[in-house]
Amino acid sequence: MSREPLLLRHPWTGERSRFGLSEDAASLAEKAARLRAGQPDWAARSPEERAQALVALREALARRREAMLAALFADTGRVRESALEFDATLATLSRWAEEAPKLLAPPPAKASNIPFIQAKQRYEAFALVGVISPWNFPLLLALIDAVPALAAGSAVLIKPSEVACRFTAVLEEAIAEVPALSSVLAMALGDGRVGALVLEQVDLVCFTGSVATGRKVGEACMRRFIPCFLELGGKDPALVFADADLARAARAIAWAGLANAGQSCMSIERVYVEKEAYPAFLSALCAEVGRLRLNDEDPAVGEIGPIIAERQVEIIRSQLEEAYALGARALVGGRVVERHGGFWCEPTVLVDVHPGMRILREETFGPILPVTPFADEEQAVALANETEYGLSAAVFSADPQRAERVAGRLQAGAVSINDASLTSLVHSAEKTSYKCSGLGGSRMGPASIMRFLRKKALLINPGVEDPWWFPRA
Ligand code: TXE
Repeated sequence: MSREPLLLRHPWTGERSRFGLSEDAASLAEKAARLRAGQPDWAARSPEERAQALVALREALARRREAMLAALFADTGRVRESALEFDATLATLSRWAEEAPKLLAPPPAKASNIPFIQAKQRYEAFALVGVISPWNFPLLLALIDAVPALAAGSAVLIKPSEVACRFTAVLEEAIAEVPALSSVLAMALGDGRVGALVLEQVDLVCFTGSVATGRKVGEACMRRFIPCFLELGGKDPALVFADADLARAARAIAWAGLANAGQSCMSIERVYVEKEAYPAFLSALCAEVGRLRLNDEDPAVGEIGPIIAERQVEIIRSQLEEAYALGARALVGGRVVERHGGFWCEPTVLVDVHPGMRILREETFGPILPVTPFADEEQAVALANETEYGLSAAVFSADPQRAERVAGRLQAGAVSINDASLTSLVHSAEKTSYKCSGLGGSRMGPASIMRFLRKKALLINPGVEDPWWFPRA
């Protein structure tokens, strides 16, 4: 493998252009060594000093808003979501700068279970954290784990997706303006082969992406006995009971399933509706989805952006074709269309679907809502749990007790009640995925930063004369 420019495709125009240089084994090892050399000084700073550096990075990024939005447009072909993604990234930096110093204070020394032995708990950051990120929110998902890792005192090497990495040029400029950070935060461009090399260099891995790659990453980390945190795909269900406010539910589900053209791990990808409410809900949902427009004429106008990754086009197309062949019908939308070199999936409502179809089993990552009626609570829970995924879910009901009871039975790390995909907005609540949607401690909430700390115990005998039971000389 040699160092070569990446060939990137613009999702809105289909144009291809060269960008940057991918790493090879030698250049990557050099980068990792440089970060390792910088990490002890970084870790020796106080949490407050590290927080100041994160605030400085936030400011350096905020000054580059236009350049970053242009890069994100070239990476993803969307405008509105890129602005939201950028603002969410700035908020991530502010939040960790504020919270980390409080969370990192070591607990006071205390007596252990052996009354005369004192136990002091120390935290030591893993020296070098590797972050491997996907293309759907390229900036946010490159930094979502990197920021708490830095706040904890680790150095971080980010391997962004080879599909969408133009944003790194702007991010690198911003990092260069913060000298304290530039020796402990770097990016490594390249495809999965470079990702695999990263796994050989780092002490801990945070991976966001597909289940198939996540499995390879997990296996490689286990071989080296290094911790890995996997944030993988989802096939999130929404359950709508007949007593719910159907108009609100339809609006929430349209948003949660179709924002970012469905290219989000916590998109709603399956909708189950109590049969009494099925016709009314369907007509409300079709009205909501029917109003949404592609942004193919003017990127700033319209709610549905292009399919970002070229290889995703075939996945979406083939899932739709198989569903039609097995009897599904599109009440709204239903096609993947090509416009001036880009590909868009029409916002779609599908009915007459069944679990034999890939579109109900596999992650679609498109703006498609398959809707199925259910008879009662038992069946609703069974249908929702009939999946290899367990990322998040949503329940709509006017009865709060029922909503919480059902949420408790769903195999999902987070359940939104009378709303959907709230995990995209609420970062303070901890969650762990079920089944193939992930592995490891919560990325959200205060527990997130603890993932980057080794816990070291200092066990102190204050000089008790002779606590040992062996005979004395
Ligand atoms: O992900 P991959 P892709 C889903 C979505 C999509 C599928 C594939 O359903 O259809 O994943 O997307 C790096 N060792 N999600 O192909 O392949 C790779 O270079 C180490 C869900 O983009 O998992 C990239 O940086 N790294 C997801 C990252 O892994 C390797 C968001 C993700 O790539 C590697 C995006 C290897 N052997 C897609 N091989 C979500 N849940 O948020 C690849 N990579």
